[in-house]
Amino acid sequence: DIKGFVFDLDGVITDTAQFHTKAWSKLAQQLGVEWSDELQNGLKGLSRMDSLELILTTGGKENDYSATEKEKLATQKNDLYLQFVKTITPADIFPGIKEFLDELNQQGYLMSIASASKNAPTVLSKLELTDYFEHVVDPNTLTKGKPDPEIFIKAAEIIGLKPEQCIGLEDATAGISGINAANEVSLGVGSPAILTEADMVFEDTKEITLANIKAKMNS
Ligand code: B16
Ligand code: MG
Repeated sequence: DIKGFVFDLDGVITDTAQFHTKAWSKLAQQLGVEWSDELQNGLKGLSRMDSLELILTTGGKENDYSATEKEKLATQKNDLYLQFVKTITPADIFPGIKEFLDELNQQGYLMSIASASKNAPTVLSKLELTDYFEHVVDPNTLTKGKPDPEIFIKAAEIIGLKPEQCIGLEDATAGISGINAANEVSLGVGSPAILTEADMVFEDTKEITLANIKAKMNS
């Protein structure tokens, strides 16, 4: 039986994915790396350094920068990202998500955050959702990023559940792969054409309710 929900943050609870995209595409342009939908989708869910590596590799520039220079580039991206984060308010929670969290609380489901982002606590606080998520996996403790299942296994562990008792929500293909490899039920948020590996997909966050999830699980 399902007893808990493991949430990705960026692109599931709020549209910070758009801010990551803006900040990374600006850096890519500066580095002379061509931006594409494929690169944009591939970056979703990757850690900051893995994201930078993917951008550099895409442009054939993986050997052009020292570790120190890469750190600087990553910091530059994060500084710009944080400028966007400053503007976030509770009105930026995706439609229906707050209602869904309340429904989960009322029905006694456990929940945790499995976000690759080191900025997740800041974003949760801007959204005034900190009280909903007592349990957040610290990405600094991970040995491998998404698509590795580690973060999703830990997110189940911190709420005292086995992965099989959890549904994982993700907007990224790397995240869906991780949830599946962790043996959780994968719920994709976004386009079914992109999230082909997910057990179920919701294009609109308003549709994410316990009743709709149960209906999809039984179909
Ligand atoms: P930061 P998620 C991920 O968050 C984002 O999808 C990804 O674009 C970002 O690079 C990553 O967090 C790291 O974020 O630079 O803030 O540590 O989707 O796993 O919630
Ligand atoms: Mg995401």
